[in-house]
Amino acid sequence: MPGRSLLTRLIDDHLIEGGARPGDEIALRIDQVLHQDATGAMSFLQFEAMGMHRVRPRIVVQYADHQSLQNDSRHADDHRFLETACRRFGAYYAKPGVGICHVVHLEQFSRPGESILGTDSHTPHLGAVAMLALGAGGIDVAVAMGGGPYILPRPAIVRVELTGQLRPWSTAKDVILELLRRLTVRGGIGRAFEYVGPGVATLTVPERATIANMGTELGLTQSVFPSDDRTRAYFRLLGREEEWMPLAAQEDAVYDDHMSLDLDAIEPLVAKPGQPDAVVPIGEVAGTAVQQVIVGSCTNSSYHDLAAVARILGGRTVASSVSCVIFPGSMQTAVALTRDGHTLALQESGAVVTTATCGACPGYVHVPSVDTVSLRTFNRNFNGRSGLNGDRVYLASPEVAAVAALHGAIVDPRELGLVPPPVAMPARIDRDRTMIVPPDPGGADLPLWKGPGFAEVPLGRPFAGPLEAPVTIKLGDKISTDDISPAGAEAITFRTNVPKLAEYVFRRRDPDFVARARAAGSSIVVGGEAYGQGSSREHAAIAPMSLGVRAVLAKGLARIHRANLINWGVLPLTFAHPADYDGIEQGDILAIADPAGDLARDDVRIVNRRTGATIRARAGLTARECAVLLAGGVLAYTRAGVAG
Ligand code: MIC
Ligand code: SF4
Repeated sequence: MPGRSLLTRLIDDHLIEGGARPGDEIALRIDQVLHQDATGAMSFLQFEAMGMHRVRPRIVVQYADHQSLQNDSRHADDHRFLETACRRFGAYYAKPGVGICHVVHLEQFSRPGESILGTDSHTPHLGAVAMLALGAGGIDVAVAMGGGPYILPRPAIVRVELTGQLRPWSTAKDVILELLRRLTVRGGIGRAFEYVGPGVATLTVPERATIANMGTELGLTQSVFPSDDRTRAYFRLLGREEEWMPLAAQEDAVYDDHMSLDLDAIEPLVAKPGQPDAVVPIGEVAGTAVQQVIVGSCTNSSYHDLAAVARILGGRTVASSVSCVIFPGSMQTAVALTRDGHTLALQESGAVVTTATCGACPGYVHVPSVDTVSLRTFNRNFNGRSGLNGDRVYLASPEVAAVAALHGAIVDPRELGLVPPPVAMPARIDRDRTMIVPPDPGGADLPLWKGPGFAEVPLGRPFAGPLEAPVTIKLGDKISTDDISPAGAEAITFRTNVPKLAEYVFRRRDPDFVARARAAGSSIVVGGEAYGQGSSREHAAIAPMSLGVRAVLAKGLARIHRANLINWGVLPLTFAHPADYDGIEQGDILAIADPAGDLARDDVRIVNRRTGATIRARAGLTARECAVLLAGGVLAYTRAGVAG
């Protein structure tokens, strides 16, 4: 028998049922669950709506990390609800300010060899320590909390051989930006990356986490690193060595594909505004004036990341034209940075060290001014995500960001002959769970508190008979979930109130969409490649569904979004012939005579009433997905009692 890759082993160890080939449906057992607040609240509401009582996985943690700053009382309402939900259902509750879910979870709960499912697209962060780590929509996670499996298509596993060692000023962020430059945001769809080779041992766990985290931007199902001596050192640093175990691929492991990357050849890179794959060598954008520099997000907020910024600023002053803001990834990291003097160094340089939270990343705070440039160490720079339509957000490493903060412009530090100052890691970072409330064994009978703005979880409509509906919007390639149901302080306020949230659907793309969709009653959305990339928010399926969107017809669909569409009873269709996209216009009436029969045959025939043309599309649904979809989604399916 050929040897197994690490990811194959992780999948096998958690496999309840499913096929062995890439694309086959697999059902996995889930050991741990993480939630963030902006998606977790809806997931717990669904858990309740499904009549569940106590969570079943070994560890379930709800973080109050996105809405931590509570700039609307509804955010605090969500937190209050989540606190009671955790007590009632038996989960940990991590209070606002404790840090970003992925970062804190890595520090506090990660375990090589276990599986984790999270209501956030960057859950693959945990692949840095050899976990099977997957992001999903809220209802899939609610099912897993109830002890059900997580079902997904088996990814093709790609062996990514790392050789060499990063040179000064080249960082883990540049490794993943290089992959995005080469492969684009579509390059990882249907795939998972397994990092192997001598270069792996040169990378620390936080560096691996940066790479695994931002694999999401490639569209990867997940990325995984072996659990080796570096991993052990990381667990030792956190005083958790007994929770470490070694894990790696077998010598003769077989993979579905392979590629290699020479770390010596990695240059400092920058993603230009709009998409995380608009990557160029730093030299191409050097000289661009920046007015805002923000260091943080789950991708780049580790002790080393922030200490490196402190060392580079080194007592000098941030340029007078620049606002420089630092978001530590966790309170625990923030405390260690303070103890070691780095926070003071940052503050003395004129950088604002703020709460451990997502903060500016999903556009809640520090929204840039019009026509200014913001350089951020984040993972996404989709148009408008910063909270400003037409924003100009560049992505780069913390080191490059620090140099830019000093100069007021993007500068290649190598051109200045600068040597990166060394960063001494502490011998130990003490585990701090002060702000993490453990599960309450006696909480089962406690009441759930719900905010006054909470609305009922909506139900999808079943498919009965033909579908005939207008195209209410036609979009281009790479439409992200931020385009569909935006992040940002205002919209996020309504994550537990779908009718209100629905007002924001496609607002940045077309402010008239909502009225048009409402007037149409039922409608169809047409998109290009990588439709639904980005966040895992199921709201990008639920909110359009609540406006009557019955189908999305695109050239390509992102994995989590496709699953969310099915879960909420929206047809996820892809063109059999992508050129047919050109023959459709907004306002065209599209007709599907027999959705159920066509889905079963996986040959959906759509007639364009204006042109008379027949468009062929596929949905690639399994029998289970088909049944769920036709019933109107998971909740409707469960309610109908078909789930058994
Ligand atoms: C994001 O980075 O876009 C988010 C906000 O963390 C989302 C989740 C959400 O929409 O709340 C994600 O990545 O899944
Ligand atoms: Fe938070 Fe940004 Fe990470 Fe999403 S990508 S979890 S918003 S820090």
